[in-house]
Amino acid sequence: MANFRFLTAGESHGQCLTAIVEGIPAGLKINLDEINKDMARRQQGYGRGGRMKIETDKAEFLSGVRFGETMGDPVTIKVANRDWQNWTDRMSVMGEEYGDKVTAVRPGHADLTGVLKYDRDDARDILERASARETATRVAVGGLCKQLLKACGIEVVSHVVKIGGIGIDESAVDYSQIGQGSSELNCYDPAAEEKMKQRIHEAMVEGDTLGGVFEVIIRGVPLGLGSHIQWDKRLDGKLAWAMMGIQAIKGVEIGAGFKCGELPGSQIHDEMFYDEKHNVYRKTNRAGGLEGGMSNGEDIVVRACMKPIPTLMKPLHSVDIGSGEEVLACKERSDVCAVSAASVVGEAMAAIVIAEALTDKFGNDAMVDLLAAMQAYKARVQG
Ligand code: EPS
Repeated sequence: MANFRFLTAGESHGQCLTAIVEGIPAGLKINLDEINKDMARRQQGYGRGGRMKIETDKAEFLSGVRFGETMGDPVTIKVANRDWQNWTDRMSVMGEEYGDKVTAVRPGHADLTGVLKYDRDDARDILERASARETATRVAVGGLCKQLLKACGIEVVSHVVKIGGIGIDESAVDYSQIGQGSSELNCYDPAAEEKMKQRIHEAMVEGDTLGGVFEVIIRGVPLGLGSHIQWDKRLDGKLAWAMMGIQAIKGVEIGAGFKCGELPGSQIHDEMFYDEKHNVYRKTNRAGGLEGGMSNGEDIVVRACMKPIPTLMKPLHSVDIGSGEEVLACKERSDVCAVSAASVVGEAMAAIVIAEALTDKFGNDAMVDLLAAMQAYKARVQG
């Protein structure tokens, strides 16, 4: 049985979203403002839909925290859906059926497969849970994990590297600023960000949507999290799974990623050097901080690619599952582009995976024991 786990529940337009997190050690001081800053970051971004004007997402702790400190109990977090007020009839828990059914299923969405698999005649029964609204709870859980990681000297940050085919110029990015600044698209190449916004505007006018790529960087991870000994203990595999588990993610890369398939070993592997100050060190990080399924002490670098959102204001050709007729897919309020939001969710999922790996290695009863175990281990491996 895993020593760290979490579950989320809730529909996009239901009363609230909730999460239960088990495995956070006792004695962790909680900074609610920090968590809510990430909740707000997830909501921002040029190209977000009207829903973001309705919500002011806040994480509310219902259990597991007393006087601002964790007790070692399962932590329950609630995120209210303000928009629920407008959906009490259509999303009534025990009332009579109300409102039109969603039957013009959207290509690229869970709609069609979901109604068939779960034997529903209204795609709303599927789309409400498939919605990326659920990621609000993941950011709350990730925010809690980030605080655990911060107490252990680990930081998780992210930035957007591509939207709608417009990429950053890596040489224009001040990597030390990532995680500090306040960019609308969470992009640290200002010239590229302007072009991305222009592209999003064009897509909006065209009734289209855009995807992109974000990068998560995890700094300060001790070497040796994860393991080479079994496929399901590999930290790179867990990170890839966590990223792919975010709605709309279609690809994940670690370090040099797909470039590894193009270049010879001499240009991929990070050569090792030695001096008394650094012990064994590397000058490059094409491995993205992971070798043999284990963290190697360098920054962990993961990229994920998000497809364009399937709700198009100029809808695609589809089929009505009620009548069987060929129709245009349904359209309802949505985002033109949510890659910057996904980057914040990526941070959260990475924080969750690293928190799990860290507590797996160093224990999760009490913070004091975890920190002591980690310090003793670092002293041994770092010499
Ligand atoms: C989201 C809330 C949703 C969408 C988006 C993400 O709000 P609504 O459906 O009420 O407009 O903006 O959801 C989707 C992209 C989707 O496919 O459902 C949020 O809170 O992030």
